[in-house]
Amino acid sequence: MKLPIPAEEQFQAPAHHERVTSRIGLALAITFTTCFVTGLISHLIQHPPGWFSWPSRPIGLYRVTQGLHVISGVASIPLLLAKLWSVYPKLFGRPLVRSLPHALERLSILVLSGAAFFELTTGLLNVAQNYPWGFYFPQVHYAVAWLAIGSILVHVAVKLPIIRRALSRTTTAAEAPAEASAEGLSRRGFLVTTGLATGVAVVATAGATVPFLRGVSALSWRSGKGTQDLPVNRTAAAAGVTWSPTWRLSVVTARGTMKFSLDELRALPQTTAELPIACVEGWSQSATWRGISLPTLLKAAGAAPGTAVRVSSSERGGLYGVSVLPGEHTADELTLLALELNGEVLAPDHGFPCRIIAPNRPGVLQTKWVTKLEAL
Ligand SMILES: Nc1nc2c(c(=O)[nH]1)N[C@H]1C(S)=C(S)[C@@H](COP(=O)(O)O)O[C@H]1N2
Ligand SMILES: [Mo]
Repeated sequence: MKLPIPAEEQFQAPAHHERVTSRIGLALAITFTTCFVTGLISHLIQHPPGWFSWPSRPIGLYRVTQGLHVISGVASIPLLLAKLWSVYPKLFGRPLVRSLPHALERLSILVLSGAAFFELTTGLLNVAQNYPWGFYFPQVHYAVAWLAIGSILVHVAVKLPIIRRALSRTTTAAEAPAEASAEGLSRRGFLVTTGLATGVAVVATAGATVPFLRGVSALSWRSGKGTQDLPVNRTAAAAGVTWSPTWRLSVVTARGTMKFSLDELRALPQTTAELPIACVEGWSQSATWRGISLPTLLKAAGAAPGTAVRVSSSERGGLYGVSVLPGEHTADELTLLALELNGEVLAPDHGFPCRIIAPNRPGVLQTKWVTKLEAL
C-alpha cells in the first residue's frame, strides 16, 4: 500500500506561514545567541587561554551570566519546538533535492536542528544533574555549541531575503482575507501560545538563580535547602574525604613549604564576606563566609598577593578536586580560604576544614576540602 504524502503546498494552517516562522526564528536567535555567549564566557573562565582574564568583581557577575545561560537555554526549548512545528511542512517539499545549494541548505537545517536539540537536551539534563551519557559533558556540549551557532549563521545568511520580507510589517491586501478566514489557531494565536509556553518554562526554572522567583519555580532545583542553608553539590561521603586531627594545610611558595594546623589558621586575621556560590548547572545562592583572605594567607606564607595559586583538595579521583586561582583573585581581599559558613564551622559537605570561596567565580572552581595551595 502506498501512503499519500501531502505536498508542501497543502499545509495551509497559519502556524506554517513564513511570518510566524520568522518571528519565532528571531526570538530563537536572541535566546540562542545569549546562551552561546554566556556559555562561551563560562568555558573561558574554566579553561582560560593566555589572552583571557576574568575579573574578580562585580562579585555576582558570573551568577548573572550563568543564570542567563540556563534561562536562555530553557527559553529556547519551546521556541525551537514551535519553530520546527512551523516549518515542518518544508520537510515534505519535493523533489527532495533540487540543486546543490538546495541540498546544502537542507543539510545545514538537519545539522542545525540536530545540534540545537542536542545542546538543549544535554544542557537540561545537566541542570537536573542527570547524566545518562558516557561522555564528559562540558567538552561535548562546548564543541556542539560551535556546530549549532555555525549552522545558525549559515541558515540566517541563506534565509535573509525571506526573513527581511517576512519581518517587514505590511500585510498585503491579498494576504489579509486568507489570514482572517484561516481555520484553527491564527498566526497571532500561535505566536501568543509559543510566548506563553516560553514564559512558563522560564518561570518554572528561573527560581534556581533568581531568589524572588523561588516560590513559583516548580522545577527549581535545590535552592535554599541543604546543610547550613546552602545546597550541597558533592557530599564528603561521595567524594570519599575524611578528616583527622593530624591534618595540615600546606602552602608552597618559592621560599619553601609552610604547614598550618586548623588552630593556626583560626589564629590568623579573619575576613567575613557575603558571597554567592554560582554553580555552572544553574543554581546559585548567597551565603555568609568567614575565613582568611588569600592576600593575608599568601603574605603569611611569604608570597605576593596577585600570584596565581593552584588549589588541591584531599579528594581523590574526582573531576573537581583541583583548581587554579588566577592573580586577579589572589589579590582580592574577598577571596577567602573559608573556615565558617553562615556563622558555623563548615559542615563536612561544604568542605571542612577549609574551602575556597572567591567572588565572581563558577561554583565548580570553589574547591572544597583544601589541603594544599601552591604559588605558581
Ligand atoms: N573538592 C571538590 N570541591 C568542589 C566540588 C567537588 O566535586 N570537589 N564541587 C564544586 C561544585 S560543582 C560546586 S557548585 C560547589 C558547591 O559547593 P557546596 O556543595 O558547598 O554548595 O563546590 C565545588 N567544590
Ligand atoms: Mo557546580
